Amino acid sequence: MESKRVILVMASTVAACVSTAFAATAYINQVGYRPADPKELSLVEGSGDVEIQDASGNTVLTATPKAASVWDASGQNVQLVDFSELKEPGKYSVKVGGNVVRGDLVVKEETYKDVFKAAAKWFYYQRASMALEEQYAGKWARAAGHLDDNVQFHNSTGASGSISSPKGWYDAGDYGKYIVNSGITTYTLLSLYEHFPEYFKTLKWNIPADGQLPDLLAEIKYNLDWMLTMQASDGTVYHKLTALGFPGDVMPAQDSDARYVIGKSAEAAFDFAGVMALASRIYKPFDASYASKCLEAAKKAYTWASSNMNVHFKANPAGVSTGTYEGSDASDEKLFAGTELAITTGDASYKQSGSSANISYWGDMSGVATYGKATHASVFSDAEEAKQKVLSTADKFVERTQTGFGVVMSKEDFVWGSNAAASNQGIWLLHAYYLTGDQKYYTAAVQALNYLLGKNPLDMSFVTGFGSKSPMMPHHRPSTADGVEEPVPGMLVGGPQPGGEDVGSAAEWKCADYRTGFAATAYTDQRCSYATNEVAINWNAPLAYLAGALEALNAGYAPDFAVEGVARAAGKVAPESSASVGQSSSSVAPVSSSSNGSGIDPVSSSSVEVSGIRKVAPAATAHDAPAILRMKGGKLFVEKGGCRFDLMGNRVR
Ligand code: 9MR
Repeated sequence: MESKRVILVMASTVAACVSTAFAATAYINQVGYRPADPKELSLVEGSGDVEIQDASGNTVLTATPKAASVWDASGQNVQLVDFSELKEPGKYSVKVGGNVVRGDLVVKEETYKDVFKAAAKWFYYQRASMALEEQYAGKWARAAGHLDDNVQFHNSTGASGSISSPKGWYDAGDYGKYIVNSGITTYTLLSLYEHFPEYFKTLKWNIPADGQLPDLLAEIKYNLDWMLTMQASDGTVYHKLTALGFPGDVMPAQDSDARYVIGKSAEAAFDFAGVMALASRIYKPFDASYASKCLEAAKKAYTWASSNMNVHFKANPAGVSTGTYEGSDASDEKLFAGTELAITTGDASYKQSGSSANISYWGDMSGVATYGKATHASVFSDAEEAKQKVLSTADKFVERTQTGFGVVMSKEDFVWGSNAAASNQGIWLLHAYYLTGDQKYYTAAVQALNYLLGKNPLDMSFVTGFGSKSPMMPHHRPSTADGVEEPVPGMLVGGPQPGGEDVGSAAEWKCADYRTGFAATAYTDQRCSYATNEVAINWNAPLAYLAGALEALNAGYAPDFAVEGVARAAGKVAPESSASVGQSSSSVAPVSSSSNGSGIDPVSSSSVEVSGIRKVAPAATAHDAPAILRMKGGKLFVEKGGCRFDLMGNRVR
């Protein structure tokens, strides 16, 4: 049986009796909410209504929490609170049971524009082979590293000698460059541009200019240029360019390990082909010769891979220990490449059968092929089938947001890079929204971003530099080695997952066990945690898509394939409220007897157990009366601020 736990809040003295002794936590999107958007917070250990107060302390909205339900990913008993009626831009406090539990609630327009810009700008910070100048990089300026102008072929390629393979983005916290992971990353960023060209044509975020290219396309081209170098004249695409092992915690310029082009694979070649086919139609209006170069490269890679379907990179060759991005079945990559080539060329011979109801990640590209088909009904006879798959998965995602923590994530989604799963779920929902105009998909997509920016059981934004609390010690070599306190901004960390692959005893590279028994809280903000706190291009790209697309939609843009009414001119669209009618908290005990069960204190991490009762050290929030435990007539009571409460939080005197 689970022991009863009660949270007692201790702090400085206040004279007045306050109405609750319990430390509720309200989890919010810490970056903010758009005035016209649906708005929700997740409440744990709450009691009674939630009040929202403006900067002058006036209550501007009172919201009744919905009935509580348990989220098995965190073990918390959660009440969802709809406060969509709060539409006036400003900074607000959240009061629960009469206590201010947080003061960082923001409502503003263009809410995620800076998040988008930072997420996109991070790709600039990841550029190999060039110095980052102070005028662009500020305090994160650094010398050039990894010129990669004379890279040896590893014998796993079957080639000999060396090639020049400069530019491209570092994959993650390491300095490797991997075609498979570049594939889904570059696809995601290109598709953002393709869906909202007019919006992204003019949006800028202080990166070096590349001719007349919009910033988004200038950034992407830096990686396309590298990818193109990874193709041999017969169409072969090499799998990766890395050293034999991961470097130490050094800046790029200090990494002197020899680098190699390693392996080749059908997966890499199809990923390359799909990306180049997409790039070809996007760059055409800006640079027709670059576009045809991309298309020729795409066709050659596709042809090579189609006759080498059994060439896989299943594991590292002996003596190599960098990332694998392994594969043993290239049919999903072929589906992606064939779909993009068919769209670009109109050549029906590229069409592949099938689509998928699963969101993509680097190891499964069938979901993005589904997007391609569903959004090009004039090209694919099975577009409707693809659309139905988008909608059936999206419906399941919407359903998940109705209970538990009010997020799309489920327990099973907490894999290595869980935050990318959350971002890609948001993108999937946006596709459902584009295809139907149904507000419920938009609302759930916003929920996906809410999760990433603070409405999660860790009560933190997973994007460096954004929100009241965000990662400070990501597994990212430049952020560790640059001597700058703040990590490079705009990075989405991998996020919680229970695998604990980085838990162990070798102090420098391994972490003490940070797992909690719950998937959604198995996370540590430490440099050692490559399994929960690394950053990666394939995780940042979907964050950039999600934040960027939400901004573009709200600036009045919509993809050309979208149904009427998808664009949301700021303030003009009244989104469906996520409020559910007729539910109230009245039947719900104000304090969960099991606390959150996760070992994570929702208010402060500094708590102590006293005879099975957990005392919480003063939180930054205003629970400021000392709480004293008293035994009276064989019963335990809590005295606080002149009031007495029973252990369920009910005031008894
Ligand atoms: O994102 C990858 C994840 O799906 C795998 O489970 C994990 C272990 O193989 O590797 C992740 O990718 C890493 C890559 O291999 C090397 N660069 C850092 C990547 C992020 O951790």
